[in-house]
Amino acid sequence: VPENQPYRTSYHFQPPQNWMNDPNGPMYYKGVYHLFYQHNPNAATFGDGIVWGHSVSYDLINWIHLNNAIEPSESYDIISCWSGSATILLDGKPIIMYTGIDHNRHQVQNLAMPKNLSDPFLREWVKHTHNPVITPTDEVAEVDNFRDPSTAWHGKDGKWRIIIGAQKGDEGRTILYQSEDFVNWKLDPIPFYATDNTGVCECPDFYPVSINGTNGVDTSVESLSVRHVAKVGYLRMAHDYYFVGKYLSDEERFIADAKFTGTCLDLRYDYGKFYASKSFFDYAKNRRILWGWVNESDSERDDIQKGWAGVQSIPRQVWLDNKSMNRLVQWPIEEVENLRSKNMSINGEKLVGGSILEVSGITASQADIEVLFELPELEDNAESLDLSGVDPQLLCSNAARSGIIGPFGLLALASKDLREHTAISFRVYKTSNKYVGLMCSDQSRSSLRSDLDKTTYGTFFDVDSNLRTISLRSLIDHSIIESFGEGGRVCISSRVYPSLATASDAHLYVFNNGTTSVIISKLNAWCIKEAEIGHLKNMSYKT
Ligand code: DQQ
Repeated sequence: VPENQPYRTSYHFQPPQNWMNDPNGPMYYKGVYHLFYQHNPNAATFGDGIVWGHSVSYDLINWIHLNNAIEPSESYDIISCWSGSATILLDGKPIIMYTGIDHNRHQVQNLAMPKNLSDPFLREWVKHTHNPVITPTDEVAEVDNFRDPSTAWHGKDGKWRIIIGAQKGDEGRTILYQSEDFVNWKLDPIPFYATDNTGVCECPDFYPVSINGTNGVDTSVESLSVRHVAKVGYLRMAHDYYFVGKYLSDEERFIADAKFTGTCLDLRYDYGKFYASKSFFDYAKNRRILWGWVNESDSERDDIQKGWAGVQSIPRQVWLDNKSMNRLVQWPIEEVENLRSKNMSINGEKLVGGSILEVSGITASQADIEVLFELPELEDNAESLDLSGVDPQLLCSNAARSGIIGPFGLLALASKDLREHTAISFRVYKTSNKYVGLMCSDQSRSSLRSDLDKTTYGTFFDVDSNLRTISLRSLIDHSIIESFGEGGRVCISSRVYPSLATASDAHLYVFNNGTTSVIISKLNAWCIKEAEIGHLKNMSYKT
């Protein structure tokens, strides 16, 4: 990796060099967290010869890089080892199922097991002699669109179930298989979950969420105190969508509360860059944790020059929103707070319309900020908006400039002269029957550099007219900004490549471009220390 790397992250996971995409097989096993990831060991670009990179951690923040866990070696995975998941079997042993791109470029499912269970890091993995254990059948999937097995869940009948992403015609599907021994799998010919006109479905995830509280539950839990979440990634849209609903295990069906519409009404984990995500149950802390791939927005040429591409999100704890019961809440895992150092705060300060205030005294390129805004009276001030046919992402491209209640929010990775900044903002509207907020992350002025993807992201959320507050948390790390609005009910991640606002030349501001005042009831901003992410021999880590 060349020197002078203003965009490399300090606490978001990256491999030492080269290409990374999907998180694979995350799990907790005997005191150690494992992260595998799609990795091209030979280039900063995607290509053939993809392997499973492997790193381990005691806290999901500091990471030890190990040798690749799974590499192409057999006819059934000779072109590439693509995404998959880990399952902890009933005897406590972990097993991985991954997609092999075989010598015909067909997608087949393979198993790998730890070679030595007494190695706490599970460094070596052996491929099962029965591989491939699942091959595509014409009736359900195209041979080159059949991939990404989920973590398995164990039914009351003693059988394991997995789902696999697929495409048939233009239908995106997840196909269910059952097995008693994890080796012999039986196809359920009726897709578990399917959507018309979406193209291939990638990296499906299926898990229960508790109906009360923030704790997670094991993937196999079926009871009256859980609802279920199905997540699918559509390559065509490059987004991860989730559906909350009811799992009818007897019929082996999932009934989602809402259908996929292809509009802004669909629920997404993240309205910015966040794809091929995967969750796992962390039984050490009884929580469900979600990882997602946050890809680059610079050019392939830039990636080759900097010698790497792709970062992972900060792992997020995920649970069911107990207000609505039909959507999820995501929050950066608590361990990230151990990296917080020097802090500054603002309490009860009025931000009049058109004003801007610097959040000074912290390292603005490597920071964690939490802010609670108090809104003015809504009835008289909120602008009217007819929601029909409005695309919040498009609205964010224009609405970020000026309004009545908002836009207000943060200017992150900003240059002193403000020519560069990424605005994470809110604006409040009145619709026929409620107040809605618009959350935006506007990258259009994030850099003086051209040749970058500066798409603006945005989403709507409901504003509680009794509370009259909006909260925001942003994690800033050189070239990534992960923002959590409304306590994690709406999330937007972006990648930015400022030319001026790098390292100590980056600044952070709070702004209000609306005409009414908002109050910063409290703001806390912290410098974030660098996480230890490296090879064991160079680390102070104890094994
Ligand atoms: N990435 C993997 C596939 C998956 C896609 C290949 C999603 O298994 O469908 O690297 O980003």
